Amino acid sequence: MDDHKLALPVGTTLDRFIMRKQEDFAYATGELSQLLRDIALAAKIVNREVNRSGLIDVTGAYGNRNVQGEDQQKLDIIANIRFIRALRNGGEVCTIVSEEDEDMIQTGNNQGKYVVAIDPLDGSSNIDVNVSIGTIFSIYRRTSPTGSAGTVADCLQPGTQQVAAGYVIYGSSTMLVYTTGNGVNGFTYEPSLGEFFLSHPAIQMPLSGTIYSINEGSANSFSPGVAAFVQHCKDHHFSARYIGSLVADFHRNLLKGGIYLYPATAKSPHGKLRLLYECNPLAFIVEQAGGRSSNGKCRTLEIEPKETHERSPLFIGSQELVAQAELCLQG
Ligand code: AMP
Ligand code: P6P
Repeated sequence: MDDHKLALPVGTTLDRFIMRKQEDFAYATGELSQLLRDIALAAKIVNREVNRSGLIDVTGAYGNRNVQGEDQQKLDIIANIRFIRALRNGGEVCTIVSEEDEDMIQTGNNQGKYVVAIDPLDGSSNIDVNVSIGTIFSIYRRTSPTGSAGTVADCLQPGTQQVAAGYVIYGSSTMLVYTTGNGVNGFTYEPSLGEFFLSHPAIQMPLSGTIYSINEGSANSFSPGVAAFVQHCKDHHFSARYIGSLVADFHRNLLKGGIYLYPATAKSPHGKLRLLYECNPLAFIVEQAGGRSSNGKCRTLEIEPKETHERSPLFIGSQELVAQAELCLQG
């Protein structure tokens, strides 16, 4: 029998993939590679806690509210601690903006040349009901000189300046999907080996699709343009798919084609989603996969951030669907 059949290859691990990509940059010191590995390690730890949340006392609310005024879930806190600790111990990151912390977090790694914006656990209100949730991260090169703490300006760069962006989806399987500007690759976690393996190489988003994701409970406050686009989807017999977990909705649309919309509403007049650690990283990924992302007026990645936790309307997905939505929004 062919040996190959006796012991099928397990595939490319995330670590090996990261190292191979580093080789494309002769001047690279290995800091970004280590940063990506640090994020993957934290993801493995959070995955373990998410997967057993019903068995240990980590479900439910923590009893505090975050900077957004949202009830923090216990797992929000745990995920925040895990990612901040991994990034601090890795040494490559000087400053972190986290959804769970109002102020920038200075890691003390003043020689670190990277800044990270992160939503440690998005959609965490879904944890108790076993719905997929996710981590979303964005990596920038600092603009301030090394040797001192990172600055607000380091954190308020437009999305076009991202060095890397990605998300982890803790779902029926756990996946890490990321880009460094040369395409989008997805890795599936094999818990028995404790490794992420390349399972979705060079992801390309379908140019169009028949799935639209929006909370139609807010329809009474949709702008005429948003209402017109939603009607367009209905007139063309689209499927409405809205999980209430951004990473899950985004991931499905990335693979199958579709559009996710979180427009300005009466409750969230600037949209609900945060520019730095939700909109921009997913916008980087979607463009790298051939899709499109807009705030209804301009390309998400070109928005000049004014505050670290600022919100933005988000229209993100297949190129043709987002373009159609923009036409409706612009009347
Ligand atoms: P470094 O000196 O390791 O921080 O790398 C310098 C630059 O090279 C990074 O900011 C990236 O633009 C690129 N680079 C280094 N390592 C990688 C990698 N593993 N994957 C993709 N790009 C990389
Ligand atoms: P709504 C979760 O809180 C989240 O940030 C995203 O994951 C999700 O898509 C959205 O908010 C759901 O918000 O207002 O529709 O419940």
